[in-house]
Amino acid sequence: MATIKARPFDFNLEPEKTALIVIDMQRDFVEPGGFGETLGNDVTRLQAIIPATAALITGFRKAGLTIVHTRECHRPDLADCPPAKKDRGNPKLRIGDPGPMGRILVSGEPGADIVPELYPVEGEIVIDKPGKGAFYATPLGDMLKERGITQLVFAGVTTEVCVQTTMREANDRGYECLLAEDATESYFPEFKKAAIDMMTAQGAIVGWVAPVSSIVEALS
Ligand code: TIU
Repeated sequence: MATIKARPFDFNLEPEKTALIVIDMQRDFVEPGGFGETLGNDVTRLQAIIPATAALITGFRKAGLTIVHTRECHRPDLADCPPAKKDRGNPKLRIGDPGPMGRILVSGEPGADIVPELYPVEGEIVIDKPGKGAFYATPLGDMLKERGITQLVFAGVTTEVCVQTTMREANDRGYECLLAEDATESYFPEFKKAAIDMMTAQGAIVGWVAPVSSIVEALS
């Protein structure tokens, strides 16, 4: 057991029961021409967390712990993309439309894949998910249960959308959730702050937050 200085109070990490969940570090969210940009966002802010996220992944790899990468994407026939998601708003391109990195948010297309700097290695789990939360319509819950995981460290994008949704899903399933605050980002800085504030308020109602350096130190 290692104690991590976290907010709103210390997090007692049990490394052998811990997995890292890296949410949606896909080219479609981080690079120009993908889904994030079609929604009207400036994607450059998200690129800044790649080095810290890489350091976190390296720490988990060195410790030999479970690493999960998620990708928000849909089947090529879009059977798993509800019209309510596909038809929302007035984006330049919709999910499934051809863009500069292939069809937007479609599995197997270059844009839907993980950025090269954070690419999964042999033995790591990759979960393709049709929703914002990584537990909905995926085998993630069963895979974590099989491995005896009870604590989850979170990184990835965006803080208030897929990261927060997945942390809330995990919290309701009984996991202790710790967010790596410099390995997560939003297109809106004020939303990142608000998401972290609301998750850590009320005595860690959803979970804890700590910097990557403190988490990696606890693993070594
Ligand atoms: N739009 C936005 O902020 N996020 C998403 O659509 N998906 C994820 O957060 N991965």
